[in-house]
Amino acid sequence: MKRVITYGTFDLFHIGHLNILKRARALGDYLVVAVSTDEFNLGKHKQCIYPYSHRAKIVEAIRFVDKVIPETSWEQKLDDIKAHSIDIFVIGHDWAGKFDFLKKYCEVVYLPRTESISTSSIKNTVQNGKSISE
Ligand code: C2G
Repeated sequence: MKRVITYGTFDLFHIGHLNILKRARALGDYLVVAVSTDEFNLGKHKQCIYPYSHRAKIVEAIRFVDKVIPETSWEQKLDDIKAHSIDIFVIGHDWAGKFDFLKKYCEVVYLPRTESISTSSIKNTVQNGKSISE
Protein backbone atom coordinates (compact mmCIF):
# COMPACT_ATOMS: atom_id res chain seq x y z
CA MET A 1 0.00 0.00 0.00
CA LYS A 2 1.89 3.03 -1.32
CA ARG A 3 0.73 6.28 0.29
CA VAL A 4 1.20 9.57 -1.55
CA ILE A 5 0.95 13.18 -0.37
CA THR A 6 0.83 16.47 -2.20
CA TYR A 7 0.30 20.11 -1.19
CA GLY A 8 -1.33 23.13 -2.77
CA THR A 9 -3.79 26.00 -2.71
CA PHE A 10 -6.12 24.58 -5.41
CA ASP A 11 -7.98 27.87 -5.88
CA LEU A 12 -10.40 28.11 -8.85
CA PHE A 13 -9.87 24.37 -9.34
CA HIS A 14 -8.70 23.69 -12.91
CA ILE A 15 -7.40 20.94 -15.19
CA GLY A 16 -3.82 21.49 -14.06
CA HIS A 17 -4.85 20.70 -10.50
CA LEU A 18 -6.83 17.66 -11.64
CA ASN A 19 -3.93 16.35 -13.70
CA ILE A 20 -1.40 16.49 -10.89
CA LEU A 21 -3.79 14.91 -8.36
CA LYS A 22 -4.60 12.11 -10.81
CA ARG A 23 -0.91 11.51 -11.56
CA ALA A 24 0.04 11.69 -7.89
CA ARG A 25 -2.61 9.09 -7.02
CA ALA A 26 -1.42 6.87 -9.88
CA LEU A 27 2.00 6.62 -8.20
CA GLY A 28 0.44 4.76 -5.27
CA ASP A 29 -2.76 3.43 -3.71
CA TYR A 30 -3.79 6.25 -1.37
CA LEU A 31 -3.56 10.03 -1.81
CA VAL A 32 -3.47 12.65 0.95
CA VAL A 33 -3.84 16.27 -0.20
CA ALA A 34 -2.80 19.11 2.11
CA VAL A 35 -4.81 22.18 1.08
CA SER A 36 -3.36 25.56 2.07
CA THR A 37 -5.50 27.45 4.59
CA ASP A 38 -6.43 31.07 3.87
CA GLU A 39 -4.01 32.26 6.56
CA PHE A 40 -1.15 30.16 5.13
CA ASN A 41 -1.89 31.54 1.67
CA LEU A 42 -1.42 35.08 2.93
CA GLY A 43 2.13 33.98 3.75
CA LYS A 44 2.42 32.83 0.11
CA HIS A 45 1.13 36.26 -0.94
CA LYS A 46 -1.91 34.55 -2.43
CA GLN A 47 -5.35 36.07 -2.04
CA CYS A 48 -7.75 33.21 -2.79
CA ILE A 49 -11.09 33.61 -4.54
CA TYR A 50 -12.51 30.51 -2.86
CA PRO A 51 -12.27 30.19 0.94
CA TYR A 52 -10.43 27.21 2.44
CA SER A 53 -13.64 25.31 3.24
CA HIS A 54 -14.71 25.43 -0.44
CA ARG A 55 -11.27 24.53 -1.77
CA ALA A 56 -10.96 21.62 0.68
CA LYS A 57 -14.45 20.26 -0.11
CA ILE A 58 -13.86 20.42 -3.87
CA VAL A 59 -10.57 18.52 -3.57
CA GLU A 60 -12.13 16.04 -1.11
CA ALA A 61 -14.90 15.26 -3.64
CA ILE A 62 -12.43 14.07 -6.24
CA ARG A 63 -12.72 10.31 -6.71
CA PHE A 64 -8.94 9.66 -6.46
CA VAL A 65 -8.35 11.84 -3.40
CA ASP A 66 -8.54 9.77 -0.21
CA LYS A 67 -7.94 12.38 2.48
CA VAL A 68 -7.65 16.17 2.76
CA ILE A 69 -5.73 17.87 5.56
CA PRO A 70 -5.07 21.61 6.09
CA GLU A 71 -1.69 23.06 5.22
CA THR A 72 -1.00 25.68 7.89
CA SER A 73 2.81 25.97 7.83
CA TRP A 74 5.91 25.32 5.73
CA GLU A 75 7.28 23.13 8.50
CA GLN A 76 4.49 20.54 8.69
CA LYS A 77 5.56 18.31 5.80
CA LEU A 78 7.84 16.04 7.81
CA ASP A 79 5.22 15.59 10.54
CA ASP A 80 2.59 14.85 7.86
CA ILE A 81 4.83 12.26 6.20
CA LYS A 82 5.27 10.49 9.55
CA ALA A 83 1.66 10.89 10.72
CA HIS A 84 0.21 9.53 7.47
CA SER A 85 2.94 6.93 6.78
CA ILE A 86 3.70 8.56 3.45
CA ASP A 87 5.91 6.77 0.90
CA ILE A 88 5.91 9.40 -1.87
CA PHE A 89 5.84 13.22 -1.76
CA VAL A 90 4.63 14.71 -5.06
CA ILE A 91 4.49 18.31 -6.24
CA GLY A 92 4.73 20.28 -9.48
CA HIS A 93 8.07 20.85 -11.16
CA ASP A 94 7.84 24.58 -10.33
CA TRP A 95 9.00 23.45 -6.88
CA ALA A 96 11.89 21.32 -8.20
CA GLY A 97 14.62 20.95 -5.57
CA LYS A 98 12.74 22.85 -2.85
CA PHE A 99 11.69 19.71 -0.98
CA ASP A 100 14.75 17.48 -1.52
CA PHE A 101 15.30 17.51 2.26
CA LEU A 102 12.35 15.11 2.46
CA LYS A 103 14.30 12.48 0.48
CA LYS A 104 15.61 11.04 3.76
CA TYR A 105 12.03 10.15 4.70
CA CYS A 106 10.22 9.32 1.46
CA GLU A 107 10.47 9.38 -2.31
CA VAL A 108 10.24 12.96 -3.70
CA VAL A 109 8.67 13.36 -7.16
CA TYR A 110 8.41 16.62 -9.08
CA LEU A 111 5.87 16.31 -11.89
CA PRO A 112 5.70 18.59 -14.94
CA ARG A 113 3.02 21.27 -14.68
CA THR A 114 0.10 21.34 -17.10
CA GLU A 115 0.91 23.95 -19.73
CA SER A 116 -0.93 27.27 -20.18
CA ILE A 117 -3.33 27.11 -17.27
CA SER A 118 -3.08 28.66 -13.81
CA THR A 119 -5.34 30.31 -11.29
CA SER A 120 -3.95 33.73 -12.25
CA SER A 121 -4.44 33.09 -15.97
CA ILE A 122 -8.05 32.14 -15.26
CA LYS A 123 -8.56 35.39 -13.33
CA ASN A 124 -7.13 37.40 -16.25
CA THR A 125 -9.22 35.48 -18.77
CA VAL A 126 -12.42 36.14 -16.83
CA GLN A 127 -11.55 39.82 -16.37
CA ASN A 128 -11.03 40.15 -20.13
CA GLY A 129 -14.34 38.41 -20.88
CA LYS A 130 -12.49 35.65 -22.72
CA SER A 131 -12.55 31.87 -22.24
CA ILE A 132 -9.96 29.17 -21.58
CA SER A 133 -8.95 27.21 -24.70
CA GLU A 134 -8.73 23.39 -24.81
N1 C2G B 1 -0.03 22.72 -10.95
C1 C2G B 1 0.21 22.05 -12.14
N2 C2G B 1 -0.07 22.65 -13.32
C2 C2G B 1 -0.61 23.89 -13.34
C3 C2G B 1 -0.88 24.57 -12.14
C4 C2G B 1 -0.59 23.96 -10.93
O1 C2G B 1 0.72 20.91 -12.13
N3 C2G B 1 -0.89 24.46 -14.55
C5 C2G B 1 0.30 22.04 -9.69
C6 C2G B 1 1.35 22.80 -8.87
O2 C2G B 1 2.66 22.51 -9.35
C7 C2G B 1 1.10 22.23 -7.48
C8 C2G B 1 -0.43 21.97 -7.49
O3 C2G B 1 -0.84 21.97 -8.87
O4 C2G B 1 1.77 20.98 -7.33
C9 C2G B 1 -1.18 23.05 -6.75
O5 C2G B 1 -0.83 24.30 -7.32
P1 C2G B 1 -1.18 25.63 -6.47
O6 C2G B 1 -2.56 25.56 -6.02
O7 C2G B 1 -0.65 26.80 -7.24
O8 C2G B 1 -0.29 25.41 -5.17
P2 C2G B 1 1.10 26.09 -4.77
O9 C2G B 1 0.92 27.52 -4.57
O10 C2G B 1 2.13 25.59 -5.71
O11 C2G B 1 1.28 25.46 -3.29
O12 C2G B 1 3.73 23.72 0.34
C10 C2G B 1 3.58 23.74 -1.06
C11 C2G B 1 2.57 24.75 -1.51
O13 C2G B 1 1.38 24.68 -0.75
C12 C2G B 1 2.25 24.53 -2.97
